[in-house]
Amino acid sequence: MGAVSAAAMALVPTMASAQDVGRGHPEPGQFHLQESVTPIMDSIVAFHDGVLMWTITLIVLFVLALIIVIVVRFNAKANPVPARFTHNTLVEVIWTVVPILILAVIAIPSFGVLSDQLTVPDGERKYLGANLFSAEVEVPEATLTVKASGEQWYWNYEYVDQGVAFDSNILSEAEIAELKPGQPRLLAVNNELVVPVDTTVRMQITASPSGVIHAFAVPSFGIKIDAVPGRLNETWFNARETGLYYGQCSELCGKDHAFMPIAVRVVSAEEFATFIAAFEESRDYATAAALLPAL
Ligand SMILES: [Cu+2]
Repeated sequence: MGAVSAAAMALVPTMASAQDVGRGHPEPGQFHLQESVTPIMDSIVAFHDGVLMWTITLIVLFVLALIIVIVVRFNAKANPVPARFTHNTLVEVIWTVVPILILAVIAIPSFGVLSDQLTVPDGERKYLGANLFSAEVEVPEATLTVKASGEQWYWNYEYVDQGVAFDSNILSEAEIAELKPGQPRLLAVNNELVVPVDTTVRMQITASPSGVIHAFAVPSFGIKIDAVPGRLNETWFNARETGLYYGQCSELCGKDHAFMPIAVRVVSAEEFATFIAAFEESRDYATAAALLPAL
């Protein structure tokens, strides 16, 4: 275990620097999940660290121990005359029942997180957050609705209640250098989805009626949901920190699947109010986005 904890310690600087610099997108050499900024991602991190890692680590160590016992005790030299029996009812019952119990224990928080992801807050329902076995996190009612539509191959976003929409396209490396220096390649877009901080956003996800299936995913928010033509899927997020958060289409959708990134810009409530008012008035994304602080 000494070597394992030393190895774990060696990772700490990488994870710390990833949190300082790479918020909202992966860093080269990064370990672990992206930093969480929503209650759902808190649940996913807790599920991963608190349930899954322990389960798989114990199973791997147990199987390794069995293999070592077999290699040492039952090789041809140590055990020249093998036993001839073929069944052992007790062992067979154990190796059937124990995995079922393990799966049941994993299933309880897993289904809890899944139903949290798919149930848009009404202001009363409590959410799991980082505590997977008791729902205690309060989330305010959704006050903003955004419809994201997967197109071939870019995203279209609509502020449903305001009735304004815009397309969001990937930027080439040359365009990033010119327009948005420092932003990550293959993730930076021309028009980010702008949302307010500490606000519950209802996301409606679909795809172009004449198009193909995509999936809308933003790791820092713990969102991943299919974008299906003719179907409106629903999820939500409530980001507690401002910043730029990236995701990617997560359904193999065609030739430019890798080139339709998602960029969500979380801004303060005042900045969002200014932005959305200007967008409604001008019906032009660029005019409204120009009022936000430069990226
Ligand atoms: Cu796609």
